[in-house]
Amino acid sequence: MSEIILYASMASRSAAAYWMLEELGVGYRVVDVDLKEGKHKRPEYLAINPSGRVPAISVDGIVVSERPAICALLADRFGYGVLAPKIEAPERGPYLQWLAYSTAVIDPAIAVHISKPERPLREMTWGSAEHVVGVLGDALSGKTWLLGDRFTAADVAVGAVIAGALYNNHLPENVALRAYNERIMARPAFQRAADLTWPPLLFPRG
Ligand SMILES: N[C@@H](CCC(=O)N[C@@H](CS)C(=O)NCC(=O)O)C(=O)O
Repeated sequence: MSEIILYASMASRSAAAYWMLEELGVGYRVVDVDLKEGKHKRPEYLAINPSGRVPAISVDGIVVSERPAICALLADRFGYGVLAPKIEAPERGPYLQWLAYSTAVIDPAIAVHISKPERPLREMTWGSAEHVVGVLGDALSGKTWLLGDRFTAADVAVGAVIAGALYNNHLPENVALRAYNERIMARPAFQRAADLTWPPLLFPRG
């Protein structure tokens, strides 16, 4: 039987992870990461989630944060073909789309909608650009790609955003991130995509 640990705080977005676990009917243990007590910023929790946010889960030692990733991992592991459409199923496409949409699009849209001068956007669900750059820089330190030596779709998803942002000077400088971006841009497939999307004749390289 798998060992599932849910890192959660009361009155928080941890609800999504609880909900997923309950839908699956799997057993799990909860570790309280009380936000009010600041447990989410302590080193022992930052080792679980460097973003210092809840929820996070550990499934047999595989640690994952970010709600769509938590839902995807749990569904693939414990509800494949039921709560997760199989890879070959046509529904897998929109399924992945809506997973990503949940926090990549809906969350920021809500945050902008409700933002007030006294509560700047940097304090919402994604953290400041400085913090994100720090997390990514640490994650890439000593590694070629996000998962180590192996290039994956995660590098395409993250690398595409990073490349555009650094090109436009929309992120603070970070040595590891800049080096990662160089490796991203050196990939022939990236260059082919860049040439197709931003033809050099129309968009001269700087
Ligand atoms: N992008 C994260 C957001 C998680 C998040 O922002 N959680 C809040 C609790 S509702 C948190 O941990 N906040 C801690 C903080 O703001 O420092 C996700 O979707 O899982």
